[in-house]
Amino acid sequence: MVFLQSTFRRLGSLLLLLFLFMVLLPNSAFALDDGLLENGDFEEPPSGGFGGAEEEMAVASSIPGWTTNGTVELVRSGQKQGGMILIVPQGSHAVRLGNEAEIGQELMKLEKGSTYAVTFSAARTCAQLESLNVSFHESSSLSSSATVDLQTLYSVEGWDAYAWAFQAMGVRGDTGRIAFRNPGMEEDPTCGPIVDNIAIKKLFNPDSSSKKSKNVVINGDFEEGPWIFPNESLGVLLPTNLDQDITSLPGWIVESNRAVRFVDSLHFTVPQGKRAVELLSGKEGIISQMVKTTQGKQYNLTFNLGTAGDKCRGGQPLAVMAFAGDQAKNTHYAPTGNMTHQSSNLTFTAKAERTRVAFYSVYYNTRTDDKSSLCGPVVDDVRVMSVSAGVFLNQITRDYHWLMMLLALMFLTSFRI
Ligand SMILES: [Ca+2]
Ligand SMILES: [Ca+2]
Repeated sequence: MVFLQSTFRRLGSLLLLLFLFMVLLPNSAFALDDGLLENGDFEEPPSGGFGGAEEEMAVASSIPGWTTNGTVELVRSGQKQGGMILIVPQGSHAVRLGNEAEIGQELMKLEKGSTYAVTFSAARTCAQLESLNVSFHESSSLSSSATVDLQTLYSVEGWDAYAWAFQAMGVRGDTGRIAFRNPGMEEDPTCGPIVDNIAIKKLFNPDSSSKKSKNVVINGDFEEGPWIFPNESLGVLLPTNLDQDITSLPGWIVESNRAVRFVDSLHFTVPQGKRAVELLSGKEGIISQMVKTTQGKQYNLTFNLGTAGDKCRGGQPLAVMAFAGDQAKNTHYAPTGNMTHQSSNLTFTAKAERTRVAFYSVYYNTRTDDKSSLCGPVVDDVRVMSVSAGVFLNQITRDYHWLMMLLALMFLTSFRI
């Protein structure tokens, strides 16, 4: 009996220790870290080394961290092909995907139900239509994917960073596979997109914080979004996600064919906090959100409109078209003094339980220095607040005031009688 009691006591102590160990261990030990994927920049040399030949081609299966399918090459910065120098977005190396070629990586420690944003840099090698398919797989049948069009070059550097998001459903426990594939079949097999700098970030839904402030816009300050490398100065393009439930910019939909740019305060001028959205391509770049409203109630949409500080001024002015329900307003950027942003507002009466709030750039702007990089006005700090509540309270106070006067009058009159 005594022996049993002591055994149970020891077991109890052991369980307690185990529990404390689990609680005290940093969360990161159980979760996938944000940032660069394993050899996500392709700078880790393959087992045989990178080689030094002018036309180098690494053995596809030897790229550390990645599995490959089809013709996958490691390309070097400055490498020539025909008369063209291949573009490597970051560092000295990147991969090129040949016809229907694919690279993939197993992701571990994914959190069931969580949304992950994937940031990657891509460049095209030939003038033909080139695109890149990015997908997430948890089983052979279940996957989500998107094809990013690389035809439009947004920056003069010859490459752009893009973001895409997926949700981990936990079908295969905490693991899944991410893949990048060239869906094209070109006559010239040396064509095909170049991919580099692949990072991941677990997104949180900033829904709860908005309840306290009575602002019904989710992530209206754009502080939550995909990973931006601190040393990458081009921002991150957010391609259309109209037909997807999952977004790399929580709360928001890019509902146009063209992308908008997610910018950070390290490389751009941002009206509020550390992140904002730069609208590109005029009416072809639209961001929107369906916000919760009460039918018949009056609301005020306010937002900041500014310059990204990327030499976008000059030539065409900067202007934003804002929509809230059936109301629309065109605001031209005309800051006072040294301000780099200004506020604008739009009042509307909700016609339904959900109201669409949307923004696009009125003009098609390009940078004044290179005359080809797409740029535009920056939008930040979007809020939709009910004004009816305030009006209603004022009304009550006013009514109450009259009621008090009336009661006082009746009281005095009753004395006279
Ligand atoms: Ca690289
Ligand atoms: Ca912001």
